Amino acid sequence: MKNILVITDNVYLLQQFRTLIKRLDLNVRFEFKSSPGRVDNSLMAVHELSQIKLKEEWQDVAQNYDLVISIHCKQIFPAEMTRAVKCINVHAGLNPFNRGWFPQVFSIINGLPWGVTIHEIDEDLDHGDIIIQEQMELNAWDTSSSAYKRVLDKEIELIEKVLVKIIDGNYSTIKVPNEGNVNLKKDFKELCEIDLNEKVTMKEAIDRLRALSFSGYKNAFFHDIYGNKVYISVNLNKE
Ligand code: 0FX
Repeated sequence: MKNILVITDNVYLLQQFRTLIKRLDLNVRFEFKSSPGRVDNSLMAVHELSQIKLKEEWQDVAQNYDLVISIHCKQIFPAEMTRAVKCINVHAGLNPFNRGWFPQVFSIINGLPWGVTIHEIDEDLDHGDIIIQEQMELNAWDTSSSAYKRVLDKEIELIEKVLVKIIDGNYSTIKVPNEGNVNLKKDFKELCEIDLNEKVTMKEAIDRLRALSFSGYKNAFFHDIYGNKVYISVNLNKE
C-alpha cells in the first residue's frame, strides 16, 4: 500500500481533501502534517495534525513516503527532497503568471491570468511541470477575499480530477512555457503602504484597494498628517 504525506497549513482545504478521499475510497495510506506555528494548537488536535520541519526531516520523508502533496504548505521544499521523492504542489495561481505569494492580489493589480495549477515541485517556486491547470475569471467587483473564496473550491475540483492518476504515477505533464513572474511576501507588504501623493488613475486606485481587501486582515494603510496609521479596505457591489 502506498504511503502519501499531505502537508497543508490550510484547515479548510484539509477538511475538503479528507472528505474527497473518503468519497474516493482509495487503497492508500494518507498522513497529514502542517508547518510549525501555522495552525492553532486547538485545531491541530481536532484535525489530528502533527508538525513537520522539512529542512530537518526531509530525509525521513524521502525514506517513508511514496508521494508528498503540498496543499498550501508554507515551507519551501528542500531541493534534495524533491529529487528523492515525487512532490506535488496544489497552487492557487496560474503558473507561470504571478508565481509565489497571494496570486489573486497581484492578478487584480497587474491583469495577468489567474487560476489554479497542480504541478510537480522542482527547485524553483511554483515552477515545475504542470499536471493540470485552469484559468479563472477575475471580475471588476472582486476583492482579494471574494476571489480567494472561489479558488479554494476550484483547487479541490482539480485535485479530484487528477488525484488517482498522480497516485498511480499515470499522468502526463506540460513544461512551463516560460519563467513568468514571481511575487514575494515583501512585494505584498510594499503594496500595502499607500502614498497619498502618488498620482494614479481611478482604475489603478480601485484595483489596488480591492486587491488588498480581505475580510479579517488589515492590509492597505496610509498615514494622516498627524502620523496616525489608517487602514483602508473597500466593498464592491455588482448591481
Ligand atoms: O496559504 P495561502 O492561501 O497561500 C500562500 C501563498 O500565496 C501561496 O503561493 C503558497 N503556495 C501558500 C503555501 O501560501 O496563504 P494564507 O492562508 O496566508 O492567506 C490566504 C489569503 O489571505 C491570501 O491569499 C490573502 C489573504 N491575506 C493573508 C494574510 C496573511 C491577506 O490579505 N493579508 C495577510 O496578511
